[in-house]
Amino acid sequence: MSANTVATSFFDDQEPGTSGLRKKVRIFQQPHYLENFVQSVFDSIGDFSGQTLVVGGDGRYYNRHAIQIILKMAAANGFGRVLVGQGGILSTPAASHIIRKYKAFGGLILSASHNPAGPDEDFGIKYNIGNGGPAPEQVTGAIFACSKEISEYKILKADDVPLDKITSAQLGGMQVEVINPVADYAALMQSLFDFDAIRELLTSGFTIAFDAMHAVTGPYAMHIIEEMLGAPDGTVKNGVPKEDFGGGHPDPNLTYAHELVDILYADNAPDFGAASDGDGDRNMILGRRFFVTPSDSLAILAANANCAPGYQGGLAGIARSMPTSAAADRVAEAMGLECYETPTGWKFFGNLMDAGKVTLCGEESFGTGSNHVREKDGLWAVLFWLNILAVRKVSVENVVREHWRKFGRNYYSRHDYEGIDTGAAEAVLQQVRDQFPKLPGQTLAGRVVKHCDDFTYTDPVDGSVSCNQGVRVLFEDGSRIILRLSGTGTSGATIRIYLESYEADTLQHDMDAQDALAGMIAAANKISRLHELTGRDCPTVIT
Ligand code: VG1
Ligand code: CO
Repeated sequence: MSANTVATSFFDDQEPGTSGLRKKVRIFQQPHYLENFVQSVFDSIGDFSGQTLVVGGDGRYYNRHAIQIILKMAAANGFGRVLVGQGGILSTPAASHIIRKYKAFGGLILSASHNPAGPDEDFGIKYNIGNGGPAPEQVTGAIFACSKEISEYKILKADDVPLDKITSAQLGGMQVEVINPVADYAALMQSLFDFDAIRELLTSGFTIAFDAMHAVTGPYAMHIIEEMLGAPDGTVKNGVPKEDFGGGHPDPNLTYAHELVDILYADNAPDFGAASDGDGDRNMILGRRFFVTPSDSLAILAANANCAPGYQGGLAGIARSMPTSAAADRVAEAMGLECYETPTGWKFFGNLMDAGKVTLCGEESFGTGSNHVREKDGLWAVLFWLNILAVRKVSVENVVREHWRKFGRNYYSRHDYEGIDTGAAEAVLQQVRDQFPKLPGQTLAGRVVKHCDDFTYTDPVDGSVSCNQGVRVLFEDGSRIILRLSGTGTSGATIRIYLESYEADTLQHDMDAQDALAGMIAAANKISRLHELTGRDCPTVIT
């Protein structure tokens, strides 16, 4: 075995997006492509000689191949130890926990989250820092800069390391430990939630269904929900991770998790349903014939946090991404807590959690989490809900309706237009920007526009500034229209339009969100000239 320095030439497209570098598998399969990115990471993160790196992924196609390359490069670059999940598996929140628990220098997580998997689909890689969270913008910026100058990388010439047994192996001067991907994470969940109460709930007639969507959460959910909490076998559906995610699109929303939705909306539906995404960090919560909006879920977890032992000491504060509805703000206000508004992407929550300013965080994109790790966490959210239901002994729907009675309802929806020509997508946002001077004071959908801007965030901890984080049209009554472009896609552009309006009157809480927001939707389409500029007349996905 010897370390080999390989000459390479740079690629100009290795800029990490909202959550790491995501590209088609075919792009990653180009000679040197993955190696260049990994070396750019190693060249950007400081002195890690002798330190520990965590490696694992969501099990998608190319995961195993990429891990072997990363192991050999980590050894050649001087890491002392790598912890890798058995079979190359680590959910994103479990990887975050392992980095923290074993005081690793950082981790490489291989995932394109909910994007489809397979030879013609997507792959992704993300670097997480020592706090367990996604690298902040300064680090991803340095990685991108390195990737544009790289001329060589280091890799050990060695045989592949067997990953299917819990074992350790020596790779050059580096030790590789293949670890149980579930055990540490399961113990963490048990430390946060009342497993006895949840077990009693699940074994006394309360029925649930969990859809792992053929992705990484399967082994975690089967161990925790079925083995530890006693739910009947078969509670976890599609629980064996597949390299192509069963040909599906493991995005837990009403469109892509239709298998679960059909179960929860059928006669004799279970009391509770949940799904997670490709890498296990997202969650969808359903009651019997009832959908919980992710923004509401964050607010409801915050308002009911004292049901869960891990949060009974109180919350430090709450943070939500800017496009997420303001439902959590109302809870924060009532509880006397600070509520922070960050740009989209979990990396912006890390500083707030590290500084002890927030306990709970959430995004409208089916992401909720807390300071137990530094990623959003799908199964955590499911267990939190079950803990609340076990204590309160009411249905999901009643928990939500009671919440609305107390705090009002933030009607909310996101309309995605996928596969748009990049120029046309930019033009749509520019069209709205061009109207910033004249919109304030105008009435749209019966509401007066108060203010328009491009959202800029100044991190309250380190003072770093992030510009152009979404085009906002804010109304006097708190309603909002927000437009931004996705930073996780791999082909064309995706325009996301976020719509929100607040309704205090309990008698008006029974509307369908699309009906309640119809005026706002029409206004957004009008001011953006979206249909004209893109040639599309309806969204690809509505959540
Ligand atoms: C999307 C979501 C964002 C989330 C990100 C990563 O980003 O909107 O809220 O943090 O995905 O989640 P974008 O830039 O496409 O809007 V995951 O589960 O894909 O790692
Ligand atoms: Co994800």
